[in-house]
Parts: sequence; C-alpha cells; structure tokens
Amino acid sequence: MTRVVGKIVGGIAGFYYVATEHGIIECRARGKFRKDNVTLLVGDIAEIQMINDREGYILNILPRKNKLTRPPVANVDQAIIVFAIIRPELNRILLDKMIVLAESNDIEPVVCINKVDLKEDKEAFDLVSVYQKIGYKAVATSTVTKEGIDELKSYLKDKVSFFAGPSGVGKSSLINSIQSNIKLKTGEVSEKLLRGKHTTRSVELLSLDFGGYVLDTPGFTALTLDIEKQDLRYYFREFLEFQGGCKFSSCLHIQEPGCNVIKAVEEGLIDKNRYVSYISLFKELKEKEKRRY
Ligand SMILES: Nc1nc2c(ncn2[C@@H]2O[C@H](COP(=O)(O)OP(=O)(O)O)[C@@H](O)[C@H]2O)c(=O)[nH]1
Ligand SMILES: [Mg+2]
Ligand SMILES: [Zn+2]
Repeated sequence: MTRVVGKIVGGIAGFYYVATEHGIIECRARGKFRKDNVTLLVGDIAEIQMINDREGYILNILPRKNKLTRPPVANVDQAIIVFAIIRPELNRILLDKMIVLAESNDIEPVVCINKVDLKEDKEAFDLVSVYQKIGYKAVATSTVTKEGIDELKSYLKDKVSFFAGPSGVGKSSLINSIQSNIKLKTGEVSEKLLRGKHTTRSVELLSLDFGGYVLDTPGFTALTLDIEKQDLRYYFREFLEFQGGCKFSSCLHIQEPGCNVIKAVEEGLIDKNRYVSYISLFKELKEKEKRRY
C-alpha cells in the first residue's frame, strides 16, 4: 500500500484526520508514539501508510518548526494579531506583547486593526502604517464594510495561521468573513456559553479554499513571555539599526548614557508608543525574574 505525506488537520478520540493529495485520510497513530511519549498535534506533517483509500496509520512526523501548548498546535506560520480600534479600547502594550510572543515562537506576526467602521478619523490607518514602517504586514479591517478583507486573505494564502487578540475584537467575525462556509460563533454570549461547557475542545485547522489553513480557536490564550529581559530588545526589530550606535554594546536602551535607541525615539525615528511598550514589557520580565529567585 502507498505511503503519503500530509498535514494533521484534526483529531478526536484516537483518530487523526490527515489532509493529503488523496483527500482527508482517517488515521490511527502507531504505538511507538505512545511508547516514545510523543503527542501528535494538529499542524504536524505526518508520513502515513494507507490501508485503503480512506484510512491509514501514521508512521512518522516530520521535525516541527514550532509548537504551542494552548491551543495545542504545531508548525504555525503566522499569528494574525487582532485589535479593535475601539470597543474594546485598544491596548498598545498588549499588542506589542503579542508581537514579541509571536516572534519568540518563530511565528510571523500580522497586525490587524479591526472595526475601522466605528471610527471616522484616520487613527487606525496611522497605527497600521507604524507597523508597516517597521516591516510587518499590517491591515485595517471591518467585517461590516468588508474593508481590508481581501488584503487579509492575501496574507493568509498558503500559510497556517491563527488569530490572536483580546475577546470581542472580532477574531471569529473576521474568520467568518474570509470564507462563507466557515461559521464560528461570534459575540459575547456565545463566548460565555463556550467557556461554560466542560467539554474537551479539540483543535481543528480550517482549510481555506484559496490555499492555507486557519486555526478554529484563538492562539496565545496563555500570555506568558518566556524570554530573558536582556533579549527583549532583539524582538523590537526597529531598534536593531540603531543599537550599533549605543555607547555600550550591552546597552538595554533603558537609561544608559549614550543610548542611540533613546536618541532615535526622541528624534521620532522610532515610534514613541513602541518604546513605551518596550519599557513596560522589560519591567514585566524584570519582575518575573525577581520572583524566580
Ligand atoms: N462594528 C463592528 N463590529 C464588529 C466588527 N467585527 C466584529 N464585530 C462585532 O464585535 C463583537 C465581537 O466579535 P467576535 O467575532 O465574537 O470577537 P472575538 O471575541 O474576537 O472572536 C460581535 O458583536 C461582532 O458582531 C467590525 O468590523 N465592526
Ligand atoms: Mg471568538
Ligand atoms: Zn541603547
């Protein structure tokens, strides 16, 4: 029987659903995974042995690019970091924290500022351009007017993405706007209902008809930064071109004399709010470090 390679897109009660060139194959895993204590994850690239044209078993998984635990998923390419321009109020520090979380997990962040229909002024577009200037993909969207939805789709194409961001910003609505056959529950009430249910939620990758996958549950549900405070500076991409000019090569850009990053902030070459986020996240990591000892 033939061996094929595919992507695990879902799993329930010992069965895994693997998307292959022959369609979705229902698979069981070989016993060796349990013996080796390897948990197969949605997103894993699996080598399977076909039993017939619908069923098979998983022989191996390829090395993972990355792995998240909440939700459990492997080989994620992108995090679509969604914030609403208002309702709920936009929290820049949390937005920048999510970018660092993505980068530290080898996941490409895409910034999405949603609900632009609710604000007439150009605030959302200014914010989008702050992130574009740094080199990130960033888009202003509305699920009401459909503004930016095509651009968002172009970013999702052929990638494995998940949506991250606070509750109520429009993550589920955005996923629903992308493809008509996807219908995730939206709104506060449904979220409360979901939380109230004590069922083990299985994670699923939703296949996009233009190519690519999105995760059906939000990522970064556990928001702990797992990096050393002195490494935080490397996750603020726009600092890199200035840090060579700092007086001390060990400069953390906090209050050291001759800091070229602080100079760039003062001259408006680095966005001030990004620097505010940096300082805030640095303090958070410092506090965490103190608690460790
Ligand atoms: N005005 C406006 N409301 C939106 C937009 N996107 C979502 N909403 C509303 O915001 C609420 C929360 O949306 P939901 O998709 O459930 O957010 P999630 O918690 O991030 O998944 C719902 O009442 C949506 O109808 C948008 O672009 N504009
Ligand atoms: Mg939702
Ligand atoms: Zn410096």
